Amino acid sequence: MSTESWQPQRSLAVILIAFAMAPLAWAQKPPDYSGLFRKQDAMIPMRDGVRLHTEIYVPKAMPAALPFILERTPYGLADDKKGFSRALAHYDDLIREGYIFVLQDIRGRYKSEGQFVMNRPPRDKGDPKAVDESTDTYDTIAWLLKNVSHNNGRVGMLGISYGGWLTTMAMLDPHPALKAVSEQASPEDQFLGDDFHHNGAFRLSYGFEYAALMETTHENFSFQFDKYDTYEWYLRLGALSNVDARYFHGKLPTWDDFVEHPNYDDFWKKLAFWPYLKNPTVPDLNVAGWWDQEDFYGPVKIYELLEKNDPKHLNYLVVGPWNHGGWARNPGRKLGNIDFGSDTGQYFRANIQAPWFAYWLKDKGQLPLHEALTFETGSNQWKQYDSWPPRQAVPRNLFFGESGKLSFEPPIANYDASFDSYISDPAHPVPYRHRPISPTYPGPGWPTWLLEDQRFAQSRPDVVTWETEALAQDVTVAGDIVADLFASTSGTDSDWVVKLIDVYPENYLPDPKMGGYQLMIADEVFRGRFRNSFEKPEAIVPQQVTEYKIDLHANDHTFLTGHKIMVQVQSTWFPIIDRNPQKFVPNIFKASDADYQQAIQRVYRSPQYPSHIVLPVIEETQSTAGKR
Ligand code: PG9
Repeated sequence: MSTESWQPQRSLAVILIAFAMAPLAWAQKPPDYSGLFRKQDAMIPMRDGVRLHTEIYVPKAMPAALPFILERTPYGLADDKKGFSRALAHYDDLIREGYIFVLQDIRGRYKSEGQFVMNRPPRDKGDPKAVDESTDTYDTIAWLLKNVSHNNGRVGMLGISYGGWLTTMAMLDPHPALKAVSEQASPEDQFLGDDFHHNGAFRLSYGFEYAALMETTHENFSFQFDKYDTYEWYLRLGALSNVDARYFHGKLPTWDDFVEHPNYDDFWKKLAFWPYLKNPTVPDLNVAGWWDQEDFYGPVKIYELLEKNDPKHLNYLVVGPWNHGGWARNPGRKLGNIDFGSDTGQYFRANIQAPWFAYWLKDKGQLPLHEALTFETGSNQWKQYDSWPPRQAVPRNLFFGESGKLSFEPPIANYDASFDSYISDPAHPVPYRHRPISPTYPGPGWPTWLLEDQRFAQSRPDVVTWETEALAQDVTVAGDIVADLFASTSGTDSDWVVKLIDVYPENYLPDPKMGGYQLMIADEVFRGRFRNSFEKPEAIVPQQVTEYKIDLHANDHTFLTGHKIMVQVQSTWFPIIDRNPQKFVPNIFKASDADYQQAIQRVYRSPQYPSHIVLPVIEETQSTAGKR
């Protein structure tokens, strides 16, 4: 089918997309739940008369009144042949504990009435008729308490990603019966750090494919690419202005919003949680994965926002070695090529999530964590912290040096040159993962791309690399990592991508195939036009050295003895990030193909401009409050 005449198409890929979506665990064959539950379908009326399709699963054996576990989703409930939702497969440990499960299609999706709005912003509280996802949750809970017998009057809610965002929304004006929530991989800010942009740089392949997925019809649809390698497809697409001209024709509201809101304006601020989330109203277990390819920024930020004002200690954090939603399915021992030595997902579900809900909803047992529980990768052990980021971490600067050296020693004068340089060419952007780059959904590459061996990028002339000697002792970092980059460009706009990498020893005895593997630990992109303000982009002065402080986010990782620490810097990361034209234009979504130009990039490493990474190092003697 020609992409020039693209039409939405339901296909096998659509069904497979659903398998890849985080909120539904269809990877393994679901068990037969008909022996365990009585199922009731309901159309629950909201305050504005719109009815939401809801499935209620009441255990056949009910020794006592039970709390509800509520999950709301835009992705459909995926009933099996007997009409039992496959989403139940997430909940083995909660099912064993005993709950009434409630699954609901949100407004405008699948069997629910009304209109879907992407990340519908919180309502205007001056308007008594206004609705949002918070009122829909409230109305659902009120109905459940009245209409489902043998409930104990308490509700717990959880969800992943869009479901996590819906869970966070429920916290804004919670129904009094909502007694515990777990937001898992919820986006917090779609311009600064989650699905659609990072630091203002547009997440092209994700934004394009997700808008098509959600807004082509009221059920999931996958965009039909006419090439398996989407790197080539997006490159051939050219300037972003070609998207509407060739494919979407102004019919996808989310794409239109991308085009009309290229800066951090009120549209994006209204969708973010920071203006609303002032304190935890309900106990909240925030859950994130170190290699979450979609929403890592969100759950950590939500934890931070709530933590500012948490006198009753209702706010908790768990971060494990997972990709997007990986904690809800799979044993969690391996991700991509990396082995974490134990079943981390299973551990979380059985030993953290299930007891945490039982404590709040059934007054049972003890809380399974004090404050923050993180899985320290590299050393592969769970760590308990009484604060996050850990107070005992000490910032240490890792400086870029001459001849590709990276070291804790600051640069000294008299280098033969004080910078490293490369040409960034939008016509030949650096692929963000190995080609061929299969479509985001159904994959298979998307869920594990952050763990791919970065040697493919290191060998490119438009990627500059610095590396330490083999470490003489373990270096553990726990907390926030920041890149402090001094850089210049010959253009008037530029992207800067920084990747922090753990390089395995060449002679890696536990698994010789992993010898020299370059595992990305932290990474981020920054769009140069936003260096002074996300609201008001400004052209870069060509050749002027400019400082960029780029947040590489939270981490808990040990670079083991014998490994090396590496940093790579590049200016394209395609097609997950759209190409920066490298020439300042008012709105990149409206740039023309002719606006894209090559630029000569310099990354400085002199005493005056000492580019470095700030690592939160846990000194051996101060080692964490860590208990396994
Ligand atoms: N990352 C997906 C998403 C959440 C919220 C908005 C847009 C996308 C998801 O997995 O649900």
